[in-house]
Amino acid sequence: MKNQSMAPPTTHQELLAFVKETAAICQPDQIHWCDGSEAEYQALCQALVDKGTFIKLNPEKRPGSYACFSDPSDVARVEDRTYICSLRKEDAGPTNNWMAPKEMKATLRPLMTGSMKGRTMYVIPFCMGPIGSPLAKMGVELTDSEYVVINMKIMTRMGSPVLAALGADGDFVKCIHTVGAPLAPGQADVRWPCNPTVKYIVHYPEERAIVSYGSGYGGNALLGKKCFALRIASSLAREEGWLAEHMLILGAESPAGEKTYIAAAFPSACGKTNFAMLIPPKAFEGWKITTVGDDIAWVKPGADGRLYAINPEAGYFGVAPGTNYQSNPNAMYTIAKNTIFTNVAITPDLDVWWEGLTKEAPAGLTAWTGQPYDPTSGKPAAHANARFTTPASQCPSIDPDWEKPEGVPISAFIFGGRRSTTVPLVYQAVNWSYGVYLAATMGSEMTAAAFGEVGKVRRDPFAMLPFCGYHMADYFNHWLQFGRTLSNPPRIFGVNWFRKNADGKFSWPGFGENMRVLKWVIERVRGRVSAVESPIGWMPRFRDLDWAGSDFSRADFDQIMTVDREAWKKELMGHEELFEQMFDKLPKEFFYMRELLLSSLWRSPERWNLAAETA
Ligand code: O2Y
Ligand code: MN
Repeated sequence: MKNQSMAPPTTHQELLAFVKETAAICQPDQIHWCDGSEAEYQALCQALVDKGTFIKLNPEKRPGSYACFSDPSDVARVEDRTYICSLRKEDAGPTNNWMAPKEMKATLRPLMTGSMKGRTMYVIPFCMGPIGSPLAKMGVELTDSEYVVINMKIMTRMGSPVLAALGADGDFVKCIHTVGAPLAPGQADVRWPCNPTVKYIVHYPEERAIVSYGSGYGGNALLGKKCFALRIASSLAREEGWLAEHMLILGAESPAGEKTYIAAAFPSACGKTNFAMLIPPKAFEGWKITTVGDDIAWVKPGADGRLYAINPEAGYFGVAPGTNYQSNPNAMYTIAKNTIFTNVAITPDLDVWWEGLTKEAPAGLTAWTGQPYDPTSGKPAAHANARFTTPASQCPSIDPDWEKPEGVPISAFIFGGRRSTTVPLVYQAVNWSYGVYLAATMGSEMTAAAFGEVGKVRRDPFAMLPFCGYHMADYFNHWLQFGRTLSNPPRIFGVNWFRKNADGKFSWPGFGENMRVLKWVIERVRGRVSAVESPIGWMPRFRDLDWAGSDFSRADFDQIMTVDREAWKKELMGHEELFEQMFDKLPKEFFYMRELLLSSLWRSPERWNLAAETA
């Protein structure tokens, strides 16, 4: 791709000015306008192989695939370096880092000046959502990273068709990305260029612009994903009356051929991809789960009063460790070819490996650090956040309508955290407002000391805490207001796959068995199955779930469905802690909701249990 400063293939004046101004500041050696072609993709992969960044994997075992190892300083999203630079601090809210746009621009200016020296600046026109869809939005990312171009080709629709759709004056989100590692003349590049000490992931919601400095990794650098499709899009969605959510979208087809679409939000690394690609238990013959998206949903009201959703992405940037033929066969088939692996381990015959792929680590691995793997080191061979970037079109469970321009109709929203106690396996919100409360107060127990005290519940409202581009309480208000406009709103459910028994073991088997819960959800929204009123919402009795082929006992079910008053009193105190942070803008409904919950807990037995529910 050397020396291809081409004539710009567009007459779009705003885009031309954006490219010119950025080039003047970042001073790349050349500019390449991406056409998104296969030839361009192959040439860039080869360029990274030649540079030593990519390792071409064994074409017999992993055709069209490459692996790479990042710099140890650049292995995940950097939340503490992520900023929402709205004009007013109160619009970013207490849960986002904020700096005034002027101040941020002054901070970034010296860093950006000359930041692309010695490198090519790639112009990536990209579309989030199917090109031409009324729900889709376009962006242009300027980047000095070939890795980013390659990954954006998989994760978005990009190149000439997007430029054509932009025309002479189409709207686009301005995205600038630099690895922040300029090269002096003759200076050799490193395997993974980045700035090991300075990183900024910056969003200007009013300008619809993103600037990312210093990282080449995932969500920090592939700006269509978390930065655009969630942070900027959530702010756009609030203004325009729709929702940009951290949700998977799945379709469930019954043996009778009836299709129900569901969107579900879980915090990062809680098995969203597994749920989106679920394979029902054998006894659920004729049921089929199809995948529309594994991470992000853009949701808009249709003319019929229902909600319709698209997956704005075209690929999956999934967590590799733990993925195997038992946990997620569909993901394994998806990544069989044409996939980029980042920070996995490599086998001697040039295939990939990670913890959980097989019971034993194969001999002779190269670890994600690029060094020979020492199995006695006590360290993992693959990084815990190792990723695959893979085309959604290769997924065996892909939904036939996953690219339908108008989206798919959503019948239910499911919200789930990782809780070893307190929260039952499944319950249904009695109405939209309570559903919003349920989602706003969801949380997960911390498993890594990096996030705070292990075991303490970290609230992650709607699984959006790191991804909401504005004040979280305004976001709750937006959801409440949005619900008021819907004549046929989706029903809202809470789930918890992670409750433990008295021995400290997970009670629920999870994975394909989650289909039993999903079937109850589907039948609830279709009005075909009953439920009982618990102190915290509607719940299925044992007999309301389909247990075909299962030996899960009624006693175990009663245990994971118990509502313990003392535990819930503590839970409600935890809600208060979250609310205090954003008190000034918090919806008043939330206070009443909390009171209602408290009084309903006080009116119920100390340990409310389905065992008494025989009818
Ligand atoms: O660490 C990263 O850069 C990736 S984070 C990510 C990637 C795919 C889907 N979800 C997430 C997330 O953090 O929610
Ligand atoms: Mn995610």
